[in-house]
Amino acid sequence: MAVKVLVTGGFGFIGSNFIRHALENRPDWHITNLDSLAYSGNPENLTDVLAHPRHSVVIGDIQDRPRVMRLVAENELVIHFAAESHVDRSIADARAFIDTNVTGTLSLLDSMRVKGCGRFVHVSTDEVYGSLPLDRPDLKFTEETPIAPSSPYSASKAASDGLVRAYHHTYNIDTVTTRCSNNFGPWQFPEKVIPLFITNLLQGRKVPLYGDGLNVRDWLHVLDHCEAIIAVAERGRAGEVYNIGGDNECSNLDLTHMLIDALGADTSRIDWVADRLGHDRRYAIDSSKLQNELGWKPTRSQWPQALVETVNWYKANETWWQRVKSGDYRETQHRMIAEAS
Ligand code: NAD
Ligand code: TDX
Repeated sequence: MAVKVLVTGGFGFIGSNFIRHALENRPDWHITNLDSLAYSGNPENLTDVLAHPRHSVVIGDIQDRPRVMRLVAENELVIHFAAESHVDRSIADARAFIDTNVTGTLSLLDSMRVKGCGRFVHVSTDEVYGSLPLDRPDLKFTEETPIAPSSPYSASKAASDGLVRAYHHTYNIDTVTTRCSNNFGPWQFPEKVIPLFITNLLQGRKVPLYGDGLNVRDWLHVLDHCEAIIAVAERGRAGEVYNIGGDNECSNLDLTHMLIDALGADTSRIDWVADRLGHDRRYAIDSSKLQNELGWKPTRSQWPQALVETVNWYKANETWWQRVKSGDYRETQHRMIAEAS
């Protein structure tokens, strides 16, 4: 029996890795990919499976209620990735973050309410918990940690998490929320630190390291994230939140040194720049609930190997990221939008 799955944001970094992984590993899944092709939505992320018989594409905005209503009614599982996802952009202007992350999520939830059945998997972030101190390595975010977002991005994600919780509580919608740490891997838009630094180094440019470089992130390979989402979608308990993390804390300075070493560069390539406003100091995730309840474990996130493999992917896929950095990928976006209208 076919399982009909609506994926939102399937042309982004995590969504595209998820679709490819699910097509390979869930032969009964028929995936509809709803994506508006915002700046980070790149059809070239999925060139190899664009014509796959179990993958269909709808170019559209999650705020388009009539369209979302139809699509939600046609599918039994919704996996919601679509978002404005970059903290620095939210600091420059938060409006698109409220539109997509809050109003867009509300549009999906209202469609779920009208439809009255099926499961809604809400892909959220550890950033909703705020920041941990550097001098308390014993502290990690659990699902009970109070919500305390500190950037406009994380505030918009926290608002969407609150709506998901409220719609489960009020209307008994079958929701599950995941909160994941920083992802790395192939097809990540080169505004995020790892692909930005790798591609800058490959281009002979400097890498802009914020502040003192001592901020810590907990890095998880994107395919470990995808497997966690499938486990939660299939076996997670309704109304629950599951943290997802790699147990892989690293300071930005150590990360920068690892990338410089992997690419045979030297530390003169570090450009020490002003700190990000409101920069969260440390993220660290306790994912024992997910591990104990659903048996998930990260298997691809081990550093330094996993980071070196990612560096090698960007070396081998220069055409892909050169087209993103030059803006040429926009031609493919425009062609696909024109074909859809
Ligand atoms: P991304 O920016 O690479 O992709 C976002 C996708 O959403 C793009 O394809 C874009 O076109 C689409 N989109 C944006 N606005 C839309 C709209 N209004 N309607 C339809 N589609 C729209 O983001 P990502 O890094 O792949 O993140 C995916 C999800 O995972 C987000 O919800 C993010 O908050 C969450 N998350 C990301 C990370 C990470 O490290 N990247 C970690 C934890 C959680
Ligand atoms: O140029 C840079 N220089 C730098 O020092 C950039 C872009 C980032 N940084 C630092 C800031 C952070 O401490 O690197 C760290 C990682 O930055 P980002 O890649 O922008 O990720 P972050 O802000 O941690 O958020 C990411 O993880 C959680 C994703 O972008 C979010 O979508 C996700 O929810």
